[in-house]
Amino acid sequence: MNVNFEKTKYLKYADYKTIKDFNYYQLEILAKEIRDYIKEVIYHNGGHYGSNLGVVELTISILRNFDPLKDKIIFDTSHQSYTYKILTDRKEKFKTLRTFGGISGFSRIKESVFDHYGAGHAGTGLSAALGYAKAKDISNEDYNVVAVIGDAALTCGVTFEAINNIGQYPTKMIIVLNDNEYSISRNVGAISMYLKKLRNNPLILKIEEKLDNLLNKIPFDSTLKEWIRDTKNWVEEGFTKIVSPSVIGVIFEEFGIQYIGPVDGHNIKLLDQIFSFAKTLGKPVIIHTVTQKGKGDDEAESHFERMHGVAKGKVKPSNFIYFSTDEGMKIDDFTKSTNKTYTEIFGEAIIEIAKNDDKIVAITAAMPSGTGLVNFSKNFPDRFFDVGIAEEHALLFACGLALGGLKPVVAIYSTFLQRAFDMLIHDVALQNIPILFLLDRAGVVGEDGPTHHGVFDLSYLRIIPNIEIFVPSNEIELRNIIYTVLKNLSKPTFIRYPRDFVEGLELSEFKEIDLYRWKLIHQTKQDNENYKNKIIILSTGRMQKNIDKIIENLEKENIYLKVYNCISVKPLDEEVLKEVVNFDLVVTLEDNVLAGGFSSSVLEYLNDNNISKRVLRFGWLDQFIEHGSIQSLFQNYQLDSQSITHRIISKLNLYANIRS
Ligand SMILES: Cc1ncc(C[n+]2csc(CCOP(=O)(O)OP(=O)(O)O)c2C)c(N)n1
Repeated sequence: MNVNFEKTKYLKYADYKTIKDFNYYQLEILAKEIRDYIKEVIYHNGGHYGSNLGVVELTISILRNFDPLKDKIIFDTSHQSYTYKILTDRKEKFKTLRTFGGISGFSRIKESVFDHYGAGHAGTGLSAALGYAKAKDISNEDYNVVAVIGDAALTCGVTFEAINNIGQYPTKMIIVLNDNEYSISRNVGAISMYLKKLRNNPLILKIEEKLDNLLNKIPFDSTLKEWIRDTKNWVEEGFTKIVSPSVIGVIFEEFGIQYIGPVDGHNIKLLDQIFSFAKTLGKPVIIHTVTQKGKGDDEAESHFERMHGVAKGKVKPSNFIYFSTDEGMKIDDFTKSTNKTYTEIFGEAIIEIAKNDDKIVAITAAMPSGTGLVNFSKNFPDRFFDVGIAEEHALLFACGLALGGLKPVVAIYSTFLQRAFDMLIHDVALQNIPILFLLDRAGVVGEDGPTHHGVFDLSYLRIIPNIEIFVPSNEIELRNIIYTVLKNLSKPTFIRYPRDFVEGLELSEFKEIDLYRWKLIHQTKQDNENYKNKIIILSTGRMQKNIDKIIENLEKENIYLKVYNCISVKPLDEEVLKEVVNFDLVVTLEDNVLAGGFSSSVLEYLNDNNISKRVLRFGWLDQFIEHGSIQSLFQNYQLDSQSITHRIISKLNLYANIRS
């Protein structure tokens, strides 16, 4: 597949070196062409849309003022690093964004020498930047450290740990606050309100040095110089009053970080001047830029939430056609299912149940739409809490709510719960606090890749005492598990489900079910006595999707099968496990890493009960799983039905050879 940059006016020439010589007129056109390219690629591959459209000028200016090879430019979360990728030697490859083997949707050290830090989870940027800055000081090196952070990532607890530490170890570093007022939904909390106050005030530069000295430091006559002169006038006219902490309280200054802003994040000329000035300051500085999320696309400018991250085909392709039309990048049918998602099924179920139980409250950490809680928040505004990107706090807050007599439901992505591991053990489980956790995006998530795959939860949860873990394999099971758990909620309970469309089954009334018994879903007809082998398959959750094909393939090979759907991963169904003595092979299937996961618990049970059986385990191996469509991952990592069948049969043949 080709990308035709020839049709572009400036993008074809643009990279981090050449853009330094572009004039502002050319840069304006370049910014538009970059936006068009981003739109086109996201149309084909999906991706983070609004955030990337918002930071085009900001990134251009950063690259004009810093050297991305030498200077350490770090993007917090790094979902907004597309322009950076395009201008740092990945222009052509950018068309492969988020595809298997292609460019990642996030920064990755492994992908490029220009990526100085990898991320995907929010709030890691300032700490890493401070680390780089101190390393530079200690090794007597000379480079700039620039951290770009969004207004929502700024609210993460860990960001404030970094700010606290920057105050302790002040060193030269530049923090670029990209304030677009939005997280995925509108940003929430007191810090966001505080930023709003700053945003609505005139450009502020609280200067410790004498203004005249400062003016002399700036070599050229510039917009910045005028702005400082203005500031000088304000000072003379009582500007200090405007910026005095009692009125605005520039908290960053209290932490020893010089504040500059708010600055129009789309004005490359002004940004250039601010960055070249900031470089002359030998201390931590925060430049508060204000940008428009979704800039350049009317729909994205007004529907921030929906357009934060989009699936392929969900945005308008740009009018500028870069891709030759006859090749590749077809829209994948997988994204076109008319069925609901597990997320939607949860979102509807929890409303139905909460109508009859006013103790139920729901909590999200900045993901109301991602976790399916938007309608709940509308139906029960007083029983809904978006705590911002603050997973640790979310859990502790839920503990308090539960101890106060409510039934908290925490809807969270599997990967983001990792943040709160200590709270899981030290607060939730140790105190045996009844909270229901809905772990969305469990298993591989596809194009977002290794920072987002939820493949560790069975392992990190299973080791914790007091808790129970359930894994539905279809929407009816999900509904009934939620219903049953909430009816009897007495301990920390986890329900994990994938980023998938459901089966499309007809939904029935909620039913209380036996959560602890694994369900026999298939048994080979008994009338044929000539089976070569007998296998018991223990399957969990999403792995059921392929089970029919596996059963068909194996029975064709004259293999006797008994197949269980293991809804409860903790506790295990020991009745079923006792049966395994009657089989030649135990096969386990899970969408989790094998290390410490469901299969590990089966092995432990068999070992501890002196049951000697061969177990063939299917799940993710001890490596990070790359990005790519979910199907491509299952195929490339050999967890599709063909590969599973093939491996089972070769294992049986191997055992047969050993026996003979
Ligand atoms: C720890 C963690 N929780 C949740 C998320 C999901 N998430 C991805 S981007 C985002 C919003 C980030 O907002 P902001 O930092 O303001 O950047 P913007 O997208 O507005 O540019 C969230 C909540 C995440 N990446 N990491």
